[in-house]
Amino acid sequence: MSCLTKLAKKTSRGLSGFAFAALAVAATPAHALLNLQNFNDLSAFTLNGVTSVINSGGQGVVGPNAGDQRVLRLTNNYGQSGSAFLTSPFSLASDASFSSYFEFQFTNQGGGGADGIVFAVQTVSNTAGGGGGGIGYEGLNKSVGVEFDNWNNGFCDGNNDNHVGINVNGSVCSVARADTLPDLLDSQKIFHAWVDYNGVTDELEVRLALTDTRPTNALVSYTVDLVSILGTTNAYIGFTSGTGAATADHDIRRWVFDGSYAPVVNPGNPNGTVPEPGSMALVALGLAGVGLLRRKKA
Ligand SMILES: [Ca+2]
Ligand SMILES: [Ca+2]
Ligand SMILES: [Ca+2]
Repeated sequence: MSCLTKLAKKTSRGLSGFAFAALAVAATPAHALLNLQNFNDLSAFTLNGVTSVINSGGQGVVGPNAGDQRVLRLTNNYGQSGSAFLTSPFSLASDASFSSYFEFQFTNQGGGGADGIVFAVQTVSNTAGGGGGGIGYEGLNKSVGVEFDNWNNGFCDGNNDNHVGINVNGSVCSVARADTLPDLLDSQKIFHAWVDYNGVTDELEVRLALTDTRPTNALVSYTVDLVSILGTTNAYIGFTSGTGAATADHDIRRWVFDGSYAPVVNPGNPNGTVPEPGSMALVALGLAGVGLLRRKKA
């Protein structure tokens, strides 16, 4: 099954979907959910720069850990720039809200490990920005990015080589930055990141953890009007990476993206558990029972 087919099949989402599925056959999805627990199928992506070479034949690379499935390896050697964006523009809700969760890992470092990755929301899909300290993002105009930067390029990096920053309009001089992370990005550990944008409050929040339990508090946040930055609510969503005189394998291991403000609290099963058709009636009965109980108590 292609990713696009999966996307189409997963447009109905959430616990409330149980009741809707039982009561109504065809419901118009309020928003779309992308749920990639691995990168075995890259057909939904446009791969740019070296990323298209690394993931040759439309297939990704098996991850570095025992039992790994395929990952999206953005860069893997010195002096590279690459990116992967969903080919189809993602229709953000009218207020441009979104929620994203992804798992990433940097391994096989050389020369000290660099330069990191950027989660980017932008308006042109077939683009990889500048390499090295540009992290494959520099020069992507009309964009908002969240960088996970493991190389100190000086003042704009706060003179540190382990930070998370929020970037705007293709500049890697972050408008907001967190310099204290759960661990070193170069630790080769698996990191879990959440990027949530609430288009009503214009608040962009980033969370980072070493497990897939979403932290209560944001690591770094920034108020930005995404619609005025992008000039559209049709955005290309994806990841960029760059390397220079130092390198690493920069892997995205899984990714959940929701085109509305719906923070991902269960990354392994963001849709909720879909019951078998036979048990659907039981679920509906159960919900009706809860309703009856509530009425009795009222
Ligand atoms: Ca480093
Ligand atoms: Ca840097
Ligand atoms: Ca930086």
